[in-house]
Amino acid sequence: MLPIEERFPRPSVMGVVNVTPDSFSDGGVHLDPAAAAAAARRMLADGAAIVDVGGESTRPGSEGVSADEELRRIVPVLERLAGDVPVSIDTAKAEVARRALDLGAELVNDVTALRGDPELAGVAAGAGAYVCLMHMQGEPRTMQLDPSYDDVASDVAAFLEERLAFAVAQGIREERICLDPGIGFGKTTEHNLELVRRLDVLLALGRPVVVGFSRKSSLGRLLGDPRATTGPLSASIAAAVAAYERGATILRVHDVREHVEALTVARALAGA
Ligand code: HH2
Repeated sequence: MLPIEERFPRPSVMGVVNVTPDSFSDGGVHLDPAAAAAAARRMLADGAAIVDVGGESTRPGSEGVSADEELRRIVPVLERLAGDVPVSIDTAKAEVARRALDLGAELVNDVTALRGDPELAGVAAGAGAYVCLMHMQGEPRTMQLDPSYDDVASDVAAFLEERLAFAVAQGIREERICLDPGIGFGKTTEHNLELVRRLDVLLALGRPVVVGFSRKSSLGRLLGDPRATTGPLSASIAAAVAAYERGATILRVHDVREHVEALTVARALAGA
C-alpha cells in the first residue's frame, strides 16, 4: 500500500457525499442511495481522488445518530460504489468503519481523531486503512457556543501531535495518516482563518494536511452575513486555493469540478 502522500499527491480533492437528511449544506440531497452513488461517480469523473461518504451530520448543534442508522444510510451507497470509486468513510464508529472497509473503503475519516470509539483505532490498524485525524474542540452539539484557545495554531498542532502518537501506538502506520485542523469544529471565523494562515505549524508535524473549508459558515460571515450557516462556492474556492498554497495536500469539498479546475491552475502557477 502506498504512503498517503503518494496515493494522494498534492493537491488532491476529496469530494463530499453526505447521506443524511440534515447536513449543513447538502442535507437530504443524497439520501437516496442511487442519487448518492451517482453523485460520487460524477465527482470521480470531475477529478476527485476520493469520495468521502458520511451517514451522520456533525454540523453545529447536531445530536448524532446510532450505528444502525448510519449503516442503513451508507451501506447501500458503498455497495453501489464497490470497486469503482475510491471511498473514504466519514465516521467515528468502529462498527460503521468495519463494514465500510469490508465494502472497499480505503480511508477512515474520523472527526473525533480516535477519541469517539475505543475500537476504531484497532479496526483501522487491522485493515491497513488510511486515516484522517481531525481536531475538534468540544462536541458538535455545543462546540460553537464559546470556542477559545491560548494560541489556536499551536493548540491544534499539540492536539494532533498527541493523536498521531496515539494512532501509531495503536498500530496504524504513520505513513498512512493525514491530519486536519477541523475548520468550523469549535472555532470562530478568526480561528479558522488563522489556522489556514499558519498552516506551517501543522505541516511541521510531518504529515499531509487535509483542509475542509468548503461551504462553511465562516465564509458567509466574512462576506457580511453574521447569521450565515453556509458560504458560497466562490469563497470556498478561494479558501481551498489559499490552503493549498500554504501546503495543504487534500482539499475536502462539495463542488468537485470547480475546485479541481481552480487547483489545477493554482498548481501550474506554483510551478509544480
Ligand atoms: N467537515 C465536516 C465533516 N467531516 N471531515 C474532515 N476531515 N474535515 C472537515 O473539515 C469535515 C469533516 C462538515 O461538513 P459536511 O460533511 O458537509 O457537513 P455535516 O457534518 O453537516 O454532514
